[in-house]
Amino acid sequence: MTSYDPDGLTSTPAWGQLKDHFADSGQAHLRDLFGRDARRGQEYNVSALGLYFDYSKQRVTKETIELLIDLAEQRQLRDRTEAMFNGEHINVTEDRAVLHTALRLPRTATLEVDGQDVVGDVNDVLDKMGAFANRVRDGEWVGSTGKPIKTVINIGIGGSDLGPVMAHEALRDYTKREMDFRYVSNVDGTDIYEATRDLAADETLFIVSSKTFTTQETMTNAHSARDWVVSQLGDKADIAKHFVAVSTNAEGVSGFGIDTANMFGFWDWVGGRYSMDSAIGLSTMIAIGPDGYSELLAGFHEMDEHFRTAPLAENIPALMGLFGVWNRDFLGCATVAVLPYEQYLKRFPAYLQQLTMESNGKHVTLSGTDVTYDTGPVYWGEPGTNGQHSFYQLIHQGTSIIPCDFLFFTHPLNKVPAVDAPDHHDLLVANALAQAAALAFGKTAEEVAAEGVAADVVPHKVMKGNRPSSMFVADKLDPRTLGKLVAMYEHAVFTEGVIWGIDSFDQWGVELGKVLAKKIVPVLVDGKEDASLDSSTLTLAARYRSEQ
Ligand code: G6Q
Repeated sequence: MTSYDPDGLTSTPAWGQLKDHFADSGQAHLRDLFGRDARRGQEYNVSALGLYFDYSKQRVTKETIELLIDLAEQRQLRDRTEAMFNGEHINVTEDRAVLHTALRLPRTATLEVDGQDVVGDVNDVLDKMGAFANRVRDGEWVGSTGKPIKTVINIGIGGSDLGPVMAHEALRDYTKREMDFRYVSNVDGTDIYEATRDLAADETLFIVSSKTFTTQETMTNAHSARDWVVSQLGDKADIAKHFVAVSTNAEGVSGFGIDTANMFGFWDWVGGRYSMDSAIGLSTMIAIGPDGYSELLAGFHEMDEHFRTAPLAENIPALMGLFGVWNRDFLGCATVAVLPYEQYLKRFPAYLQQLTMESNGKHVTLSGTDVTYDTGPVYWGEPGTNGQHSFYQLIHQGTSIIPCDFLFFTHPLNKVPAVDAPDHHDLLVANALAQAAALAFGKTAEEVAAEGVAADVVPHKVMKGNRPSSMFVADKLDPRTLGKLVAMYEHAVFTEGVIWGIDSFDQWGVELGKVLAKKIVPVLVDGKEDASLDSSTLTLAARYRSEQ
């Protein structure tokens, strides 16, 4: 077996064949593709694990798919996948294993990495989280004045925030409704002010979630939270009853004043944006209970196994990743819209922004060579149908082609009675189907004119169509399904990263901003002179300072 060459993408035979194929037939219109093949809608899809993935409206043919699968094979996707699952240090720039998949292995599994029994370690933490979550949920864990906890506030940012926020919204229907769950991330004081202003400190529990326990925003918010508890409770304030931590940094946690007995650990092989199913999910577990959390993990694991074992032609995440490469590098699409037709998934696009863009927003390969092709696109989106009344206009008639990921469930979680009116859910799904069809097939000038539209208005009403989309369908949103959906995107991102030869697991661009912010604080606050800063930054800082 030849070793993986991160720089080898453009010299694979499949890459050259895909270029020729695109030149020959890549511009074919979806109207023609459907016209030529009456069974396209029935055949261009995959069903697995209760998910239905319709890719008939991607701009691909059977030949495109065969070539993309050849590309995956020539880029050694299978070997790279095994390397990840087995704990090889595939995050080369940080010299780390990438083992979020180990967080959801069944208890009976075995995996030893760098001499450690990973499954045992993971389950020790899960058991500790479960016991704690039950105590909080059952009112056994009490605050300084002996009252049970009513509100849990997770303080964290980036990977230590977006997953818990998204999961809480997504699984709201399964949460303990007598309790309230809030999330503070921004260093803007308004965030913590608004999260605490109406609360009683003696009924509030803070989870300080930070892998490093040094992140400026999180530590600043944690200190303000501690001050807030002390200011309300005075002498009675027993910090240990109101603060727990999720971190890999025991020293930092105890330095802050949190009892390390109330610290929930994880490991350097869990990247921030891949950590919502580690102890970072403690707020999720308190919200939905340990059993619900086990379901979530089981969903993740099911998708891991599917990705690892299903043939590439029937492998949902692998196909998604391959279509992602096709759309980015051959169709030239710079952005992807994520459009869940499910209100509970309203934070899913924001979650996926970090997962996709922090992972694949890279300009060099694993060997440090500049890439000669485009890598990760911009991800963005809003839940349907709201977006239809704002930005969909550009997707339909703008000059950019924006592939869309649509998603809906066949059963709503809230069946709202409608008397003498169409059912909410029927309308919701009809809208998702209508949008995908309109994007694919558009409307020709002839069709517009046939409706009696004045000749000078016809061009304005033409919709060129040929806008690609995927449609994901599942039965209903529950913890297990959410786990499958998140893992599906994780592995699609991984697939793209392997094809592109980049490190999907580091984030050096994020680090530079963190370092610079630290440098600027003394300039703003104490007027420190720093000749290493540029004249624009110094002028803005002086202006701010003069107004204080
Ligand atoms: C994610 C990133 C980043 C990280 C935050 C918070 O992959 O590494 O978003 O999660 O910067 O870091 P801490 O958890 O260390 O506070």
